[in-house]
Amino acid sequence: MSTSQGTLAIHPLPGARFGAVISGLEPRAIGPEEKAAILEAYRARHGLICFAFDRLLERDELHALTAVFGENEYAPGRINGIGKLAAPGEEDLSIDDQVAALEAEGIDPFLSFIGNVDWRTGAVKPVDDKFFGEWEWHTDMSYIPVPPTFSLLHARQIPDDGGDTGFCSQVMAAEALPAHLRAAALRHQIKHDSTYGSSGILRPGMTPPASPVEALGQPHPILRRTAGGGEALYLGRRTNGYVVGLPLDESEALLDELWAHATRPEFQYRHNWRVGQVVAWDNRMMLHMRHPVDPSAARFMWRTQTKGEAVVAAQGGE
Ligand SMILES: O=C(O)CCC(=O)C(=O)O
Ligand SMILES: [Fe+2]
Repeated sequence: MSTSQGTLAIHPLPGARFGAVISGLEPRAIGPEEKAAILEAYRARHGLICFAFDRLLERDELHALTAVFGENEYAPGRINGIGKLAAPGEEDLSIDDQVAALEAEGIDPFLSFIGNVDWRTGAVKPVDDKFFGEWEWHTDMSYIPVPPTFSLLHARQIPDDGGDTGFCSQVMAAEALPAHLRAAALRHQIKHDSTYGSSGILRPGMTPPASPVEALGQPHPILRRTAGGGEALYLGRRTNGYVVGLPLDESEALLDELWAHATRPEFQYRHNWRVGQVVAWDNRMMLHMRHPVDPSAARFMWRTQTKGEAVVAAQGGE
């Protein structure tokens, strides 16, 4: 699928059975032709694009790139209801008031920072030990009713070793699903736990559930429709997942089998970052995880996401 569109060069992602690399893009000059070429590569290559910038982007450049994939969504944890529980007494604050308060502090409500670096000074800062360990396979924010569709990461500081991000095609996993798992996936929903963040840290205001059955979270179909009308497995994350209505031991057994299938090595790609790159993925088609990071090294990403859509069950589902 190697091609060029004006100054754009589009190639398959090396070392992967899905994904594309796009170079030659000027984020402030994305017109209809560039947008169409990016979206075509995204469709043809199952929802993963690496933009090969060799410099750091400005905020408006990352936002312009994000807007190619949908309407920019507020960053998780900044606005009540979007990865954030309202503080006591702040339940009725309007979004405009929350945005104004963030902007008064110089905080961009659409941008998250992921890493052990202070975003204002660029200096390494202490963070929870869990940041450095492995982050389990997950889909972003599947614990809310309408999860964000695309996530984008922009690499600003990258350690020499470690901190790769893994991606796993859930379209390929759905295509290869054995008949008995497909039948189970169409029959059930998984409740996606909202207690813990991607790194395994308890989310603010949450208490550990007594068991996955009691965990707070959102049920979704297990086999979902993708944007192109295809199918993908939609498992969320393993921790505290629960197949709604089943006895816990049966739920655990089914989840173990689904996860073993979904994360087979042939569906995976491991991304080794270069500073400046932006990787965009479709959470409807893709799981991701993060490999451990050396605690003495700086790793810092900017992150954006697009507004989501409700999860629609694949044909034959509920
Ligand atoms: O930092 C990474 O490589 C992955 C972080 C992550 O899971 C996310 O941004 O959604
Ligand atoms: Fe994530």
